[in-house]
Amino acid sequence: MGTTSVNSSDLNGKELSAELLPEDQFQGVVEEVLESTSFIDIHTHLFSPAFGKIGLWGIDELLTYHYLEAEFFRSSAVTPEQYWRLSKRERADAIWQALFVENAPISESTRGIVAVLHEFDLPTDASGLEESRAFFRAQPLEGHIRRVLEISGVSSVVMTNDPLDPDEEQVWKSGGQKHELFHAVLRLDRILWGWPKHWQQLASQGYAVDEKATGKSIAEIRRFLADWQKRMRPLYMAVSLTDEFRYPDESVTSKILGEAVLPSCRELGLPMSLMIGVRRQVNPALRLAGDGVGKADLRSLENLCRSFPENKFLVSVLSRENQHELCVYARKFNNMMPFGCWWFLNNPSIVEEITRERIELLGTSFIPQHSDARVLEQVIYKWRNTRRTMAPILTNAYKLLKRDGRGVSRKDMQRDVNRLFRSNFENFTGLRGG
Ligand code: RAT
Ligand code: ZN
Repeated sequence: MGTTSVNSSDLNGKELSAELLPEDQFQGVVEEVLESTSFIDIHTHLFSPAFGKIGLWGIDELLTYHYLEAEFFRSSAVTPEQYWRLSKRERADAIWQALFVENAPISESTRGIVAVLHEFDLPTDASGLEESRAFFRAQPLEGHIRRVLEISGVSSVVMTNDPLDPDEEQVWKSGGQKHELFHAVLRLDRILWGWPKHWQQLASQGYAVDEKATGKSIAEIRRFLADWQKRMRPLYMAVSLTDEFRYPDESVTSKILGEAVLPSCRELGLPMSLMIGVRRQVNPALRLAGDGVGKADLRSLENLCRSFPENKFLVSVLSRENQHELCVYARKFNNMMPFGCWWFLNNPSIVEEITRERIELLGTSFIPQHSDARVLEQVIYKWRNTRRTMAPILTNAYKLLKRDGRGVSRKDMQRDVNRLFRSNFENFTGLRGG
């Protein structure tokens, strides 16, 4: 734990130059290295073709992304109630009209749409969406996925798989998926904080559990997790938690996490991903776009990392105010890996601030970003933006290093980029060749 392999070649195995670079070449070489290195996208909501319609792609899905829906209601007189009565296509048209025709698309999420359209040579300023729709309709999915990941510089993506989602369950129980570009993750929101509403689903599948998780429940939850581990072969287990999350406390969440999930993670050799800080349904009328953010009490994370030293934790926190504490905890606990600038943090100004801080406190021992893409083509703009924001940050770090007396080669830069965007994750999860 907490270590990494040193890679002296690029991903194609070419020997890299150890010659020290002049400072004026730093930026260019950093950009080249970022551009030519394939990243692992460690958390998305994408699905392989085996999942059929659950996997979202194309212009109507891109435009109705909940990040854009939230922005739409600020620039349109349409109410949420009216909006939800529209078809998907009508919603996309309304968002295009309000955010792209009547206003300049300069927010992060709207600019992302422009970048995707431009990448496929589609009009970025048309009055309607006909041409874009025709383009996406004509794409065969498998080839389109490969092309999109190639453009994005991503070697594989990690899905979010909910074993209690009836649509997903069907797929997993009839052969699952074996696509080499998609890895599974066992997502446990419905079990960890949604237990009162979902325990009966486990009961109906033959697991002897009850509402308060008493008696045999803990052993039975562990049996459920082991069965799903066999079925999915996930890289890690995961949950998103509110700003009010506390560990330990008297809640059923604490009990299931501490007595069932973390022991199972240990037994099965899987890290646990904790995404902390969402304030659920601040405005329920907006549905998926209705969640907000709150500062969490990270002492709960401290308690977990200390009480479960044999467990590994991947951790992302949603509030800007929690970022510094997260770095400090990472310095105390090498069984914890900070990752990503999630959701409302995934904007260049904030990514820059957080990433600089992480480098200053943690060197290269963290995972700077994941895409959180829900719609396939989003990986194009999200990873482009990450590389664009990352280049001056790394360049600046190397300049400071040189001015303090140590030179830097292309080989050094490649080793660092591999570690940040690949091997920290590979080593943490045991993934090989992802
Ligand atoms: O970023 C998002 O799309 C959020 O809605 C959440 O899904 C979050 O990423 C999560 O995984 O809970
Ligand atoms: Zn997510």
